[in-house]
Amino acid sequence: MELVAPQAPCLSQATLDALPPEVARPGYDRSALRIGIVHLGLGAFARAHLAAVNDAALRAGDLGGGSGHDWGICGVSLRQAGTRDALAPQDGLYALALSDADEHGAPRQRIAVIGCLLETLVAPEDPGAVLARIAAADTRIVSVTVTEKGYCHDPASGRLDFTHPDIVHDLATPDAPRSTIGFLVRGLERRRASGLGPITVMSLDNLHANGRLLGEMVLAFAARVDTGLADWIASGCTYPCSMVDRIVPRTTDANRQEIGQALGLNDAWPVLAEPYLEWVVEDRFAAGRPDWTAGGARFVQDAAPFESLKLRMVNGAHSALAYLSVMAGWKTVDEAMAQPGMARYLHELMRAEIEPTLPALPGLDVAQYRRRLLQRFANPALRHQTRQIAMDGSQKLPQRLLDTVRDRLASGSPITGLALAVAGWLHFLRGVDQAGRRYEIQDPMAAALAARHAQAERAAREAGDGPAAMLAWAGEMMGAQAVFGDLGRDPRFLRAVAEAVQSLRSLGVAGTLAAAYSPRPA
Ligand code: CS2
Repeated sequence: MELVAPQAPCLSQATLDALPPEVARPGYDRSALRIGIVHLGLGAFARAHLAAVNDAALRAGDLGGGSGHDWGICGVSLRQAGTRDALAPQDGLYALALSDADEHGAPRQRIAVIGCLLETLVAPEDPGAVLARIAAADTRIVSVTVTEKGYCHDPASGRLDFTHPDIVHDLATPDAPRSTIGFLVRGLERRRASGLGPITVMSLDNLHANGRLLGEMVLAFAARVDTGLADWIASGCTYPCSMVDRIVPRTTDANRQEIGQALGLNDAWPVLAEPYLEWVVEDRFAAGRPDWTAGGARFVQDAAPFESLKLRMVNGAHSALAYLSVMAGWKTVDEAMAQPGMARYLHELMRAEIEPTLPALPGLDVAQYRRRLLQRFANPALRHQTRQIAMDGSQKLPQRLLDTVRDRLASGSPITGLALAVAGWLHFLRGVDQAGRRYEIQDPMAAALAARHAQAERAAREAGDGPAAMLAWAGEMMGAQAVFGDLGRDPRFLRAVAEAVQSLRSLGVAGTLAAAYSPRPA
């Protein structure tokens, strides 16, 4: 990785005063902070969302819920050492750059150095240290961003997958778990054994009823360990659900360069994100919480309507865009948004098919939300890779697109745009784009999906030409129970997806969008 200038000093506690005045920095006494939050999954998202909100609240000076010094963060990487290796020499400090463009397209950026990350652990190196941190007396919240697949659940049924290798391992290896669920249960087990109280376990992932799901996985695992432990967890710990929203692309070397230049210091792992941020979280905390409202969070009784809004609109549209774009060779979200037909497709998908399924949210102007979302996608500063969003489709589609399809079918409503999005994913699974370039399918179900794809191709050949062949193909692909559940057998859905795949094959992505979503001549 290439830094600003090898001789420039690194960002650290000792160099904070060298930052230019326009860069915000922690204005609070970091040395007085204790670790009250253990965060599992220290990726760019957590660093641009939870940590940023927590930091802003610390800067605002009053975190409520007892002492303002209780809410430092220990960040845990569950797989790789890269983040720790980058941030430990920087005393946990890193820059968060919020970037977009003004109405004339001129770039805008605000940078803040985030100070509330006090410790970074790498779970595979020292699982005992992670367990000890969860079981420490000062710990009051364990938060989680491990992406959809980190829950080790079956995406269609929502049950813990007891055949998952990490779960099998963690049931047999109490002192050295690998999975998020294993760490949580074994850490809570230690708290209970040392007479400490229950705490809050908080999911910040893009899953429907994320807190409830996480709680169910924890309890299912705990029940296999010790029913007394499961009872203790069930009666004392809480699992608030939340809706989280901020687009945070993977950091590139170009970001490192540019942000380092703005800092005048080398930052080995800054984070770039959009300025927009939403965090709506249920106010159910077992052992106190910071007042994150100062950092932009909202506490509510029930996050479910906000989750549906966000998962179906933001993530549903993102996934719809991503698969079609990878096939068409459009590398970034803003590039895709500039293609004729794409913005119109997403607009219509949301307006005509997704929005009618959303629960009522008093005060929400959904048309404005949609317009804003399309502007966020068009943000030229992010260079958000469509391949990144296209990862892990088997884990994402159920809550992003298929729940919406279910609601539409139940009310007998058209699903043309949704079917095109799902067809985009299935078509993408062939692993080669329209220009013949191969790409890897990054998905925990990749092997099973590849086998299914080969079978679908055979089924289509055997069915001959035309609509029958595409129906046979779609039937095979949508037989993936873990993703589709029973929905893959619905004849209306099958037909709509088969037609969309047929169009993608014969007209290509741009041709399909142009045929269905180009502006009508005046
Ligand atoms: C994206 C999300 O990568 C993806 O699948 O759809 O990470 C998205 O950027 C965030 O959920 C926005 O809040």
